[in-house]
Amino acid sequence: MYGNISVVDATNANDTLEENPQRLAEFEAKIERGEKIEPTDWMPREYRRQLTRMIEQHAHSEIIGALPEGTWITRAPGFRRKMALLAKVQDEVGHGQLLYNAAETLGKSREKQMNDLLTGKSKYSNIFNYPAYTWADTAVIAWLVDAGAIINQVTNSKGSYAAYGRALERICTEESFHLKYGYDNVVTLATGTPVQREMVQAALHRWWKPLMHFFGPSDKISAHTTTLMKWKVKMASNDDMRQQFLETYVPKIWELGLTVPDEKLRKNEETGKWEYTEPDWDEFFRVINGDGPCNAERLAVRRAAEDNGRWVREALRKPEEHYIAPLS
Ligand code: FAQ
Repeated sequence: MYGNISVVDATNANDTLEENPQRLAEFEAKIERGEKIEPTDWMPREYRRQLTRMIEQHAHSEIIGALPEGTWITRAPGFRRKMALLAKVQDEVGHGQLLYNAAETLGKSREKQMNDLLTGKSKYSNIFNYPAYTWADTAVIAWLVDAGAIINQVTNSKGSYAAYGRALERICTEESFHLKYGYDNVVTLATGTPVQREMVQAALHRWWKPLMHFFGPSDKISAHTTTLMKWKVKMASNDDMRQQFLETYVPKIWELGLTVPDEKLRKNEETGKWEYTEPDWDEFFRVINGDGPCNAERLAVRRAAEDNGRWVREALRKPEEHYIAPLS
């Protein structure tokens, strides 16, 4: 045992030793030197467990995250915006695919991951449990949720697990297109008619709280940060990423003449840190544990997709039973 961490893992043939402090020391030295861990390398059970949890949660967030914007594809204002939104939503689902593959390299099958999402055992990002009432909500999601995702994912992509890093590099390239698309939409609304401006301002107010929650609970109460930073799975703490987001995007929001619903928000020039009202972490935990405004709706859509796609998966598994002869 390492502290209360077991270093044996039955899912990898390499992890055959009950306890192996020497292997653990070698593993940690490798990480310390900045080398990457590949799927076939030995790794402590807790490293595997934590990475699986994080990557799987990320994968679920991508496919659930496609839903709030996805409902706007049919109502997008104009053909060009519809095409861009369609491409974005497709990208997000594709990110899910890459991430499920990355989690599979750690020994958890796609079926098990999907099952844990649908039964509520696995989490996904808090932010996708809120409704997108207007077109402006999709603009704010594409700009600021993608901005937050990029900050988090560029940071994570430098982490120690190679398969996750490789997936994230590709994902971040696509997310930066999404961010530009979102910013373009926000600027259009913010510089448009009074009604459009009002619409984007209202959307920003709606999304601010979930955005502050998005980077995870404050470092004081974050459960996993210390372990994950030691193993370079996380390369920055939740509060550091939140600060990075505020530093980059609050000036841009203010530049557009928009406001956020936090009277305490200001940069302390002495410390160089942003000060803000502490987010309501009770609400955050309620939402991620299933009691947000849209949790039931989001999971119901995923369950329907799972049911409707079952015949396709079965046909792929047993093509001979589903073969339909061509019409003569
Ligand atoms: N939502 O100890 P920590 C996207 C949970 S992708 C839900 O601080 P950790 C793309 C955490 O699991 C967005 N749950 O956790 C897109 C833990 O619960 P547990 C997703 C959260 O792991 C854009 C508990 O709270 N990105 O947006 C959240 O060290 C637009 C304690 O927290 C990723 O998943 C949360 N926000 O740090 C798609 C990136 N935060 O398991 C469509 C990978 C925390 O003990 C449209 N993940 N929890 O029961 C990470 O980087 C990390 O997992 C953090 C959390 C930073 C999210």
